[in-house]
Amino acid sequence: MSTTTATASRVRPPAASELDAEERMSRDEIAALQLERLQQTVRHAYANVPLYTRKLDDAGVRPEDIRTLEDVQLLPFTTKEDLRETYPFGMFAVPMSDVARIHASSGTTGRPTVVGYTRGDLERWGSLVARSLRASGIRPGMKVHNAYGYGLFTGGLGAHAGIEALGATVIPMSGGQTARQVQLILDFEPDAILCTPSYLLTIADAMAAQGVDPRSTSLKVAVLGAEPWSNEMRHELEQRLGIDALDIYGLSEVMGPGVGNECLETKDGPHLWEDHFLPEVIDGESGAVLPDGELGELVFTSLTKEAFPVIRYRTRDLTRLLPGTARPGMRRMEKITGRNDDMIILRGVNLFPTQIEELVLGIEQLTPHFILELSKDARMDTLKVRIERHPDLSVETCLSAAEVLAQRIKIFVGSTVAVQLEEPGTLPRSEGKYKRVYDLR
Ligand code: DLL
Repeated sequence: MSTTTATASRVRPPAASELDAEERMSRDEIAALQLERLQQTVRHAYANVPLYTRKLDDAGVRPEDIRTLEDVQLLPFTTKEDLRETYPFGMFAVPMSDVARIHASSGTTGRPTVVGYTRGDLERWGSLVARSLRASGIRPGMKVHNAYGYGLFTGGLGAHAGIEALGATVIPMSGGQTARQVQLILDFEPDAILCTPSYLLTIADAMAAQGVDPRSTSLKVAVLGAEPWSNEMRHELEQRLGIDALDIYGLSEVMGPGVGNECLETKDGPHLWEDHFLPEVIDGESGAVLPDGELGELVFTSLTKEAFPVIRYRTRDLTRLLPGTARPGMRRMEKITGRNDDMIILRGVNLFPTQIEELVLGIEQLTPHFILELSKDARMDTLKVRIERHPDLSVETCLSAAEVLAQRIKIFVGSTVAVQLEEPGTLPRSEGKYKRVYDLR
């Protein structure tokens, strides 16, 4: 997989003197800090959240039983269903008078999950997003165009606070109004943009449609997350916009954006900010903890949260834990391939939308604008890739590229799919988290 940049970076990684003290800690120092904070978190959650009191009692574990970091494995998991059960505020570990802000994740089904923050939580969140942006090459004094949606979603306000905490200038644009986004990028000349990767693609297209060369703007770096995206998509965005594209990870239940972030010098998957979160990877079926390097479901225990501590929260995100590189004291995770929930099971073969994305972007004659449609045909599940043809190429060229795509999906994923060409500009465009899969069964 290619991670090369088309242009030399126009930003630089932070010097060692610019890092937080924790980013310079050794693995042993981080582990010692984690143990102390884990013990404190378990005591706090057990004493103040009835669901945790009950779950720990049921499992026969007391906070004093946590003597080593491995003892986290004695604790029960927390799931999205637990959070739904306690809707809206049942998981809060502090009185409402100490809750400074509430966010909620919409969720595709059922009730939203509601999360809360004390003033201290908000300050730590801001500093972790600031750390993430600094790792991406953003510095105090730069202008940052924030196109994550503002509101109950943690993306907009979470990124906003981080930009301010870093000492950069925030342009609080929020999502949507794409033509206006382009205009303000041209007028305000930001150095950096924050949004979802699929929305940056929409913005780049809108630039081109307005006769603006996407490589000619002031943008030098993009910090992209909130949805899975492949290294091929990184390459595509870096080339089209002449920028560095970095991966920011997070989820509302654990904090919001800034649980981890890639470092500009390595671009090898997000480093997890382990001074505040204890990650594990488990086998999704058995719940067994997997050794570092193995693919499974990511689980987090928060280490410093006051209003909304989480114990072994099952994210449903699939990845593996890897040793730290640019920050050797903290582990990395591999770029997320997908979520348990996004996995398409097609006639016994598991596949993720990012796998199709990788293959699409590997064929020059294809555009990155595609959706996946699942339907039932004569009692068989079928998958159709609907993809826009390239506006500058002949229909024959695009048709043969579509055939190549179908062959590669067969070879690399093992599924037989139909590829259908669509006219340019006819498929839905992203304005935030992109809906790629349509299940018509
Ligand atoms: O998406 C928080 C966020 C905002 C992260 C802005 C990064 C930037 P939720 O809406 O709760 O929170 O959705 C969390 O989004 O469990 C992943 O499945 C997915 N996700 C988030 N970041 C990434 C990423 C925000 N960098 C869910 N790569 C998570 C892949 C991501 N998936």
